Amino acid sequence: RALELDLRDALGNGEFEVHYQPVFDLQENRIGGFEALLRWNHPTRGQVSPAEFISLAEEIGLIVPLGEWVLRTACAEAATWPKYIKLAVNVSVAQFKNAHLFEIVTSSVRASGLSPRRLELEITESLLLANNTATLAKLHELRDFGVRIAMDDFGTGYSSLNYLRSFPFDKIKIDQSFVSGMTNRDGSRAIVKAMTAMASSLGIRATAEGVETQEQLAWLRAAGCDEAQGFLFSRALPAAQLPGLIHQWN
Ligand code: G
Ligand code: G
Ligand code: MN
Ligand code: NA
Repeated sequence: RALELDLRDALGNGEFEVHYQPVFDLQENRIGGFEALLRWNHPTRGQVSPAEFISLAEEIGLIVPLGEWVLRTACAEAATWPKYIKLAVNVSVAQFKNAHLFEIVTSSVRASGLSPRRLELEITESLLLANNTATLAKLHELRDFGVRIAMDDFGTGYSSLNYLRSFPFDKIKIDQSFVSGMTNRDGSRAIVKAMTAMASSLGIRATAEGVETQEQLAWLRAAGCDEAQGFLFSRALPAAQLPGLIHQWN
């Protein structure tokens, strides 16, 4: 049976689950937020990675209902966390371009009781390629409602700096390839430093992704990075395990 057929049934069958990876606030020295990461528990294949099914979900039009489910589930969960902890949710291109995105976001936030200021939407540069006014208007509409916008995988795109100038971002998430390169002599350390300084002078936050070692963390602190996320702190965990993790880092 093709993965696509299984994917069409998976939402109705309750096979999806949202896991949460902590984002560590380097200033406060505690967890500042969690990124929602989708998991598919396939009945026979086991856990299937979103890397394998997100693009397929986009192709078959499932990403809109699936993305809505993630938003609703994660907002409801986040409303139970301490108020200083934020929630980040990935929004794919097709989901962002859907005419109902704004309604879906506002209704998920309102139904959960979560303050919109605690919700951050992560978008990728592929959304901005067209650089159209509709995208810009939508980003402003969402920000006016109170949600924050982060640029995911920062630095890997075609025109990262140009997008930073043209679109209203609250945060950049420095791609993990730069973080993993920091302990080599390939210039990654200087690039991360420059990205962090640039974010700071633009008044936006910088989060480093894929932080795996204490050495990387020390370099990130020295560079003045605001937040760090990665296996050094924790992988993404089921909701039930978050209270213990929050307590441990508090
Ligand atoms: O945790 P990781 O292997 O789980 O995630 C792999 C990729 O899938 C990442 O690029 C991540 O942004 C993406 N991803 C994870 N969850 C979601 C989701 O809910 N929506 C979208 N659009 N992408 C997601
Ligand atoms: O949304 P985004 O594309 O940033 O997805 C994050 C991806 O990175 C997920 O697949 C997640 O599981 C993965 N990830 C998170 N922390 C680490 C890490 O420390 N090292 C590596 N190699 N991958 C990570
Ligand atoms: Mn992300
Ligand atoms: Na990323």
